[in-house]
Amino acid sequence: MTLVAPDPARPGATERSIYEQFPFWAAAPRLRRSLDPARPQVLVGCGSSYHLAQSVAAALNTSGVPAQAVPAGEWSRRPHSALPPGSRPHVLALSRSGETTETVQAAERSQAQGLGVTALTCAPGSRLTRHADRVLCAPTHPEEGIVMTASASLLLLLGLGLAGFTLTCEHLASAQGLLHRARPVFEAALAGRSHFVFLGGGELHGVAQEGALKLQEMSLSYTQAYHPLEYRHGPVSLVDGRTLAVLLYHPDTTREEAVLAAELRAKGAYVLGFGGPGDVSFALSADPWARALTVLPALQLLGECVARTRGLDSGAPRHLSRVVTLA
Ligand code: F1P
Repeated sequence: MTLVAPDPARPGATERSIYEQFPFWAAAPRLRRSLDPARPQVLVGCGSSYHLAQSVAAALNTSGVPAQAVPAGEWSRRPHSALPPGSRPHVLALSRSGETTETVQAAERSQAQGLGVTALTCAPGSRLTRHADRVLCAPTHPEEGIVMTASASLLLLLGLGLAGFTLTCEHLASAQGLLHRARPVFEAALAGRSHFVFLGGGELHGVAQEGALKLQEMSLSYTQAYHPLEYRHGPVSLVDGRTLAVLLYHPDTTREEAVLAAELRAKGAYVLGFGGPGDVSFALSADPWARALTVLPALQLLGECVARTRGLDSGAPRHLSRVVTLA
């Protein structure tokens, strides 16, 4: 892990991939709702791709398509811990690289069982695409490194597209505007904060998990992610003056999540309210799908800001590689 004194005037490749991701959103294929509501969907991926699969699965369920997200390593080894024997789901495999061993195995073994497989990837011609009946591909920012930034947003966008989401200019403007509004807030909020909690429910839960993983990868910080109402059931014991809580409000539960935000603030946490009250509150779309997508770049930037305060190069995260392949 290289300790560098980042040049605040000159953003690094990771930061460029965050700020410059929006043309890649616009260039992503526009999908139409095309999944059979009568066929359950299993969404598989690893790391960030698994967390995005969680948010896409929640969106699919609310759209009437039964879906669940399963880590690719679980689906490829223990499919019946997710669905009973004899189930005939369609498999959606999410992978930026298309080379992650568990995800390729999940697709390959699903096809061997006669299941249909759709690959959502940023890598045309990758191994995953050779084990899929359909490939949905969105190329990512060329400077994106080990940590998934633009590609995470793109895989979420592709998945939401299958649920019927259509990207608009307003979504792009909202995500970019949030990114620029959030930066000075993040830099002011981080002083003395070393415990990072991400809270989100429904379609926002996978994004909360991804925000926690991103910050952990980029800044070597201990992070937690929970459904908001779960947080009181034990994990809240860690809250004190070192806590920064990122609350991704769901439009359906804003009122009770605001109660939680007030409780966390009373215990010493600094609360960033995305879509609802906090020490700082950011207005977001009332559509949970649009909210999940448009908040993601800001969460990527938060990880970058914490890495910078710690003098860490987010482009060279400790122990990580761009692709995890198993022997
Ligand atoms: C999955 C993944 C990433 C992680 C790191 C290692 O990659 O676990 O989520 O950030 O880059 O690989 P992929 O299957 O989406 O290519």
